[in-house]
Amino acid sequence: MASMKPNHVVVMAFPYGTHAIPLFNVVRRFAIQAPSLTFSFFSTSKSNQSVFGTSSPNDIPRNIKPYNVDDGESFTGHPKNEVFSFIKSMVEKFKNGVDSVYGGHDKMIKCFISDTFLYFVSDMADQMGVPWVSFWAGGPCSLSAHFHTDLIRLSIPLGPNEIEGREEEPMDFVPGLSFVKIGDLPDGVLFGGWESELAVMLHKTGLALPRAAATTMNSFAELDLPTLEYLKSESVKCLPMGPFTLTSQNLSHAHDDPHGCLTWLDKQNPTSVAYISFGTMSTPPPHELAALAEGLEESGVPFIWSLKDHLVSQLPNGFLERTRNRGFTAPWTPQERILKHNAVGVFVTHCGWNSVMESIMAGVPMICRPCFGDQRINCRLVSDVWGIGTRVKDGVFTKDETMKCLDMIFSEEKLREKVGALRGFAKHAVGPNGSSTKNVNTLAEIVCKD
Ligand code: U2F
Repeated sequence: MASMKPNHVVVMAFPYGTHAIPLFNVVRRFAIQAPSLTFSFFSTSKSNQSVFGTSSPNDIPRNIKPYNVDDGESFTGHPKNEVFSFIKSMVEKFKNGVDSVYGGHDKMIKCFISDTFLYFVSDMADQMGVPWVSFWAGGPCSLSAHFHTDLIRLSIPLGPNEIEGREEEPMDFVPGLSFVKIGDLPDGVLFGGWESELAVMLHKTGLALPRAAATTMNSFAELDLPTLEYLKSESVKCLPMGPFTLTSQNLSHAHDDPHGCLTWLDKQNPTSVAYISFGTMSTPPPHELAALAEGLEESGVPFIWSLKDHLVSQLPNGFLERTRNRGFTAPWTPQERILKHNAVGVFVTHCGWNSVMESIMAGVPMICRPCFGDQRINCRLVSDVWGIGTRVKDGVFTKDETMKCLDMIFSEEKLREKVGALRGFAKHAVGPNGSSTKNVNTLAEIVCKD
């Protein structure tokens, strides 16, 4: 580190869920644009392995260098415990990691980019007098809910876990969130406990937001202008730069198809298949998986299901044999390619933000069964605001409800037209004069410029 010219960008990822890969997509874009800068990418070894270890070297610009931070104890129990334990000591872990590389050389650092969850990066950046660009892995509405946590807690005087009977009350006191109901709020904002590591981290995340030079995300402005405008008026500078499926060439391993899903889809009729996936962290309880299977079987709809091996035993006896001629399961699927396949007509989803964006980009309407976190708000947007999907009644799969939802999506063309229109806006956003393209240029001014 002979030169003192600040030419390093320090990147810090949240190592769980679908957070690190989209952050890598953001960073790769700037790394390609500014080859003279070095981007030091800090995450746990497991997370770095999932980003760097499985992609072809051609996907990774040479000026992005991975560094591992301490993973902490090894966990065999519930994944939630591992996440909570990591959060408890993450400030120290990241600071030690950065210090081990830049200790005594922090004048090399020109900018920090981190997952918005890592609120403490605002302090690190302030101390060095450099900008902090944060990356929000969800959409603007969930960001707004976390930003307004104090206002929400003051305006709805309930103790934690006391919302029973009030789930459908509107959140009309937060501009941009008037369509959201109390029961849609992410866990830990109002209910679900304020003291957990995750709730405390998200609260601090909301408070730190105005200190970011910019907060970017995998979205596009036209999807949610009122929320973005209101956040801007509150000094939260959101610069959505997605959809990433269009703005970045995705990591090659995400497109691999070792189980032959696409070959199977090639044999199906156009717009006939239901694709089912609940993302990387969520699974409805066993009785709902069984009800979903029964509904699929009775409806006669062909389906392709991303179903982890340990969940197969939760399906009804003989289900896979009976549906062999029109059903396909695999423990991991190339989701983006599946959604874009012309045989797929509906996506049964937990409404993880990336899944919602991928469905919009593929023009596929959704059946939503949200599980936790931002998924209920995302579901509300899909069903009530954008009108591109439907929520299973009471948020629970039953055989009849599954059949009803499938029938509704396949018979009402309007949903498909609406999702097609949103797809058009998304394409425009990443075009030459589009809003995401402009936002990328503004971000590049912060991250890449001398
Ligand atoms: C957490 O969400 P998840 O990681 O569960 O879900 P998504 O945001 O929908 O992202 C899942 C990604 O994994 C891919 C899929 C998405 O890009 O294409 N995938 C796949 O390629 N094949 C499969 O068989 C299954 C998935 C969290 F739970 C959510 O609440 C948040 O919204 C989200 C983002 O913060 O992170």
